[in-house]
Amino acid sequence: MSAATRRLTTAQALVRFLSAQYTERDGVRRRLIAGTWGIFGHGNVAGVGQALVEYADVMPFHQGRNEQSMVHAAVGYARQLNRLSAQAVTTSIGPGATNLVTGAALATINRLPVLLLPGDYFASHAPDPLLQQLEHPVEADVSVNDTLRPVSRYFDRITRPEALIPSALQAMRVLADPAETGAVTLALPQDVQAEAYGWPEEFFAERVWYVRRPAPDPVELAAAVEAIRAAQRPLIVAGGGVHHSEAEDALKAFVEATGIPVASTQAGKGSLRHDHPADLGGIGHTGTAVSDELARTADLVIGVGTRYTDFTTASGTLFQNPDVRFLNLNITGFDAHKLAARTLVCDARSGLERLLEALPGHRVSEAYEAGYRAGKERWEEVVEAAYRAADENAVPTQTQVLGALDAAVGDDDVVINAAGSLPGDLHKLWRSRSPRQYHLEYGYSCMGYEIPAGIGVQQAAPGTPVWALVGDGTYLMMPTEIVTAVQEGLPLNIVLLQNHGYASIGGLSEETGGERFGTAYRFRAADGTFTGAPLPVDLAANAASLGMDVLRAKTVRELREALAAARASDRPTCVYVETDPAPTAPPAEAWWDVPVAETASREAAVEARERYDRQVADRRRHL
Ligand SMILES: Cc1ncc(C[n+]2csc(CCOP(=O)(O)OP(=O)(O)O)c2C)c(N)n1
Ligand SMILES: [Mg+2]
Repeated sequence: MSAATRRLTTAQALVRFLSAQYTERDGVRRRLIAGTWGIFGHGNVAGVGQALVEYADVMPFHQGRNEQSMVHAAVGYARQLNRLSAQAVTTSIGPGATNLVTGAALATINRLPVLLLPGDYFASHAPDPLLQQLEHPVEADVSVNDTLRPVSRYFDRITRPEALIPSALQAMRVLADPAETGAVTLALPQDVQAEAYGWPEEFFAERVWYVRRPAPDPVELAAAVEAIRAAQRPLIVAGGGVHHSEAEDALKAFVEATGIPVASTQAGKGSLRHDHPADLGGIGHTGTAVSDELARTADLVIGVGTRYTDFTTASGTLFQNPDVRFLNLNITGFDAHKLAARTLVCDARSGLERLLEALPGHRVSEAYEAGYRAGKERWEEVVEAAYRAADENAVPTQTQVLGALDAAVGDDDVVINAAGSLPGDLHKLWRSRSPRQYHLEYGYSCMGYEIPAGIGVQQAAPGTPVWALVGDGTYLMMPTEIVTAVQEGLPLNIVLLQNHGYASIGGLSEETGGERFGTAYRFRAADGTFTGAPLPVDLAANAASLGMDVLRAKTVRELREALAAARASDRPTCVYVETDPAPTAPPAEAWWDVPVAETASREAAVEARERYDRQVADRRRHL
């Protein structure tokens, strides 16, 4: 007798299957795919679209406005839930599908799970060329969806219904795997989506994907313990892996026992509360003076869940102690082996717990501890000075906006940002009060992430006040999901900082001989450059036109009032503030490598190259 089967279309089978997948870690079970974002076109409306209405009771649907921003929303959601729950995104074929690429790259680089379901050409090839189909003259099986391959951690094109079974299982494995997770793509040919098949019943049974916490290998652990015991000036670099693993308490216990201080990357900030005596704040190009000073003199750098980007290592110039060695605790061998480190390939929490057990009574010297505590106090004064506004009736600078926000938020509010001059200011200055408060997407630093990610965070943590911080350039890149926040009744707060263009890249351009070329949003002047008057563009009116409540703050006092009102409101609210460009942010404590023209006729570039040559000479290769 044949086993029981159920006759469904491929799309129906997929939606049914996804609704029965769960993750489990530390005894807590969650939906692996908690909902599906979608924008419909001919490539998915009749297949996946029909399946979503058929099973609307088991698969929540979210309507998006742009495919890229739907992925950002899903990424914000997954990050808020420490990667234990994710969302799917369905798109049409062609432009709907290729709009996913930026979001997919962001997800994969930040190691955050999202399931992408783009439509694809007919598997039968019967009606070729289909509307929006790329006809590759040589490789007939290529479609625009192949652009998703390099940015996906798993990719398949489901060219027959039954091929979905092994692929769907692999897709879930990758999404739930702490070492492999990222964007996962199942491209769905339009005809196959609608085709029926007799699916084995077991395919639809509840399935739990256990999210493992691999313990350290005993030999690696022994070597790590020896390295820590031998170190005089050890420094922990906390990365995003601390949060993903929910290792904050284990980290706190470890540093309280050993006295080893913690500097954090953008993804790792908030691993310790800002007022913990061992928390030194950000590290690297946008780091604090105390972190970077310790990094320059450390003899052992203990990376916990970090990828060591160029911002963290100051492009290879930060770790200057001639005897410095690295010990990397990471869930992937790939990251653990960076900088020729001793490796501890394991889950962050279990690794820190084992290290603590293996180091009874070990503690850094009192002089070392006193030194970094004093450095932390000095940096606190820098933060105060950057936050404080002498005149309540003056236009605020950007760091004074952050000071006002610091005063307005509660411990569990989430502050989101990704690009512009804010990431640097936030990394140096923000006082993180809870593990999930500081939400900086700096793996891809993608302008436009903030608003859709804010929606995802609010879906993951209903009732949590969320602040999407955006510059004017970022706002113009992707304001579209405001409409979604309005539609869903999410009380998302946007703080929109108007400074008439790209302050960040303008500054970088000036430092690197580019003379701020093409970075201001101003009228074209008589000499052809964009140095005329500011443009008569009203972004506050734009936000209001999309359905937000808008509060315009002209002074520090008005800003404080507006932030309080936005936080109290149950409607999506935009606080719009024109900022004073006065430089109140502390300067960079460490370098960042942006190569400068080796030959140039203009003086600015010639001088910039001289500076560059001096700085690049500091680069070390840790081999
Ligand atoms: C999608 C995308 N395009 C380009 C960049 C490069 N980039 C980084 S910051 C920036 C300007 C951001 O302007 P704005 O949001 O106004 O912030 P400000 O620099 O003024 O603080 C640009 C173009 C990017 N990070 N993301
Ligand atoms: Mg700007």
